Amino acid sequence: MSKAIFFASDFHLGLDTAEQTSQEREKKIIQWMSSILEEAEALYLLGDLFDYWFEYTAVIPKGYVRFLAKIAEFTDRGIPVHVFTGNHDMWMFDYLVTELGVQLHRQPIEVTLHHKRFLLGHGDGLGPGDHGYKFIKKVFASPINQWLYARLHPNLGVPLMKYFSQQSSDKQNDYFAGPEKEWLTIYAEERLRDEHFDYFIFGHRHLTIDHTLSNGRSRYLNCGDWLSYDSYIKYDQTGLKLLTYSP
Ligand SMILES: [Mn+2]
Repeated sequence: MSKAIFFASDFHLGLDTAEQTSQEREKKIIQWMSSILEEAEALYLLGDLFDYWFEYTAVIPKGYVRFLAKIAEFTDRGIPVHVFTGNHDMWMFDYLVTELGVQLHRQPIEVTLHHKRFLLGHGDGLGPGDHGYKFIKKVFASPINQWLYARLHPNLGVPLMKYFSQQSSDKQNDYFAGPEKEWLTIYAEERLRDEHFDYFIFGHRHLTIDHTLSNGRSRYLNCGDWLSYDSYIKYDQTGLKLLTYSP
């Protein structure tokens, strides 16, 4: 393959931090997307693209037009864009699918890319522990709850979603806690007992990780985020690399 497949996650658009506004982050992400456009064979965005999101039948949250347009630039050229829902933006429905032509995934997927087996997902709620979150995820994933929420006027519903989002912290330790403590490492090891995967790629952890699993050849990589790392993963004929974008 002469082209490359790219993976990134956790843009958290809509979140202003002390260091950086959402619009500054959006600009940087768009520059990165432009820089890979010619080379990209496919783009996988592994969740939490938006810090909060709620999609009504006829209304979406304001903003992000440049980012959305950049996604359209990929799909209009026939470059597949896969968007995974994360714990911050699980209430995405069909807008990105119908308007931008992305492929939306609500669950981890298993794919073969250039003869290697990949398991891809946002990574929330996988592995042991985190029972509180797993419960909340069920509540939020229920169609009746989503229908009820959609009855709220957007002037209330969207700010309330922003509030909920701020209550949901993704951060565990800001260092790799060791293979026996990291949920996603444990999850990957468990999956490997039943079937072979070459690569597990997740987001959610807000930490760049490239960890060789106990079989000595499969790897678990984490995309990191664009709050602290500006990181992404590139897969080409030389293999899989965790990289940092600098303009
Ligand atoms: Mn996140």
